[in-house]
Amino acid sequence: MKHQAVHELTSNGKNQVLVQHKSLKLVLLFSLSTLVLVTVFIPIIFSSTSTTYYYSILFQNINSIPPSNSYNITTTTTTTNLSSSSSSSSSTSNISSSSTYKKKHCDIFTGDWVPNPEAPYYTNETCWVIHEHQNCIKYGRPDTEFMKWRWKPDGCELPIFDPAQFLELVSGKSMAFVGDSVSRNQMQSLICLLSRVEYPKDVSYTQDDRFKRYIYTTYNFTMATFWTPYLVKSSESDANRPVDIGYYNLYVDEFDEAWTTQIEEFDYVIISAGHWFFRPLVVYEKGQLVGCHYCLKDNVKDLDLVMYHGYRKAFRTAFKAINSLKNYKGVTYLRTFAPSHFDGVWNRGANCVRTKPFRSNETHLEGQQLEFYLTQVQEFREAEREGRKKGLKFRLLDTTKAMLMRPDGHPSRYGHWPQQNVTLSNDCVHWCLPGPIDSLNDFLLEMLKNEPLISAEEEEKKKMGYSNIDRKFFLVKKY
Ligand SMILES: *[C@@H]1O[C@H](CO)[C@@H](O)[C@H](O)[C@H]1NC(C)=O
Ligand SMILES: *[C@@H]1O[C@H](CO)[C@@H](O)[C@H](O)[C@H]1NC(C)=O
Ligand SMILES: *[C@@H]1O[C@H](CO)[C@@H](O)[C@H](O)[C@H]1NC(C)=O
Ligand SMILES: *[C@@H]1O[C@H](CO)[C@@H](O)[C@H](O)[C@H]1NC(C)=O
Ligand SMILES: *[C@@H]1O[C@H](CO)[C@@H](O)[C@H](O)[C@H]1NC(C)=O
Ligand SMILES: *[C@@H]1O[C@H](CO)[C@@H](O)[C@H](O)[C@H]1NC(C)=O
Ligand SMILES: CC(=O)N[C@H]1CO[C@H](CO)[C@@H](O)[C@@H]1O
Repeated sequence: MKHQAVHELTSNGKNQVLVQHKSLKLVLLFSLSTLVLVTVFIPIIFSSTSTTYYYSILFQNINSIPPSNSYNITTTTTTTNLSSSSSSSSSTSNISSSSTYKKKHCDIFTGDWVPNPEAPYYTNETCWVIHEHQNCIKYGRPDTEFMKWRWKPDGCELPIFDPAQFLELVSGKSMAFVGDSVSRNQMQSLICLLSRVEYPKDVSYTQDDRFKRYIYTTYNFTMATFWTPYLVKSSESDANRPVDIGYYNLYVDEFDEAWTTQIEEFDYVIISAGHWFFRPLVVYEKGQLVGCHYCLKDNVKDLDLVMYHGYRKAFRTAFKAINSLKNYKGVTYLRTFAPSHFDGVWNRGANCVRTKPFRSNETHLEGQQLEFYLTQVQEFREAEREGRKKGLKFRLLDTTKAMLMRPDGHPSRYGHWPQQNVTLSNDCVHWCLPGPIDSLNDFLLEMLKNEPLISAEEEEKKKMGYSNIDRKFFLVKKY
């Protein structure tokens, strides 16, 4: 197991800069903990082959059942007027007979990247919200092919993002991005894609860049971002320790009120998390220390399992927070884990140097990233079942595989000037803008467009008693 995704991610990107001596200590720490983990703990816990076997057994059982995120999508380019069919009381026959939805069974999340000479749809000159560390063209990335692909689902089309259509669809509504800097990366991509129609006005309540709020005045559309890399309450340790690197205390059963108290009014909440869980962590539950990961504390369990447990509980708690909101009526999207692509140990010069996407048969999710993906989808399914009892909607933006196939989309060393007098690790976590993360918003728009249909299908399933078999939907895909 390589610690490929351990990486500095902060709201302003400043902490991406690691001073040399710190990196050295990190190298020592990680080598030591890797050694300990590999030689002592891993064989005791489970081998990755047995995990794969375990999951493939589960998958075989559900092969005949279509994943719940499959639905018939439109192949027309006409603008959809959804307002007439978006009420939850509208009958299924009304929607299925609607001319805007051509019936075609298709999982939009399974497919391949195909060339798209028309892309990109904005540049570093036309969009001013590109975050410095993701402004790859500005920092001299020489190749441009990585911007020129679109996602082609097997058996149907995923339309390219149409900014006017998006803004029509969300007018009078509000959307929150809840997560870390990859979540912010997606939001900035969305702003850039929409910039062909309109730029938003900054109406943030605070000077704190981690909590931004924008409004598209013509459309009365509000977009906000909430910084919560762990989704739950966390605190940074003061580094009063033998190895002076920062670690985080996670209180995995406590809400992070910075966002949980703020999202009730939102119509769409897009939640995601991942990479921060690869950092040194100390996990607390019910006020008790559970264990840690990469912390080298005496007499404390230091295991990958602690990290996985923390990840699971963080999602469980985040979804519980959403399901416990009294007045929340929004649609909750889980944007699944976006894999990183370090070709080695991240802080020992690992990089991501490919300039082309993988084909779907050339790569598959494995190791820690597979574990994260499966964990969050399981917790999502559980939350979806709970939420449904209250009439709350949960939708999976199942983009992990698509992003796994884009090792070419990261800033690598083009997130800064080469001559900067600091040691910067190559960034194989975030995504260049423009770049493959723009496609996440193609998926988002497609999901929004189809929301009335998805809702109707859900209603239909409910009536037919399908809710009893929801548990079989737990593991949707084998990557
Ligand atoms: C959409 O449908 C609603 C209700 O039928 C109607 O009031 C509205 O004008 C339509 N909007 C567009 C853009 O066609
Ligand atoms: C849609 O449903 C409404 C209410 O059930 C009904 O009055 C209307 O005729 C239906 N329209 C179509 C096109 O089926
Ligand atoms: C955009 O990138 C080009 C390099 O292709 C660079 O010369 C220019 O300064 C950049 N502009 C902005 C606004 O970042
Ligand atoms: C704008 O949308 C919000 C809901 O997001 C609504 O409360 C408000 O009344 C709308 N304002 C206008 C001027 O339509
Ligand atoms: C993947 O699929 C493509 C097209 O179907 C094929 O040409 C290629 O040989 C396959 N690659 C591998 C590694 O199986
Ligand atoms: C680069 O950093 C070193 C060590 O901190 C320092 O001695 C040197 O003056 C710096 N060089 C520049 C150009 O800032
Ligand atoms: C749920 C649904 O409407 N499925 C339909 C999707 O399209 C195929 C092929 O046109 C139909 O056979 C399905 O019934």
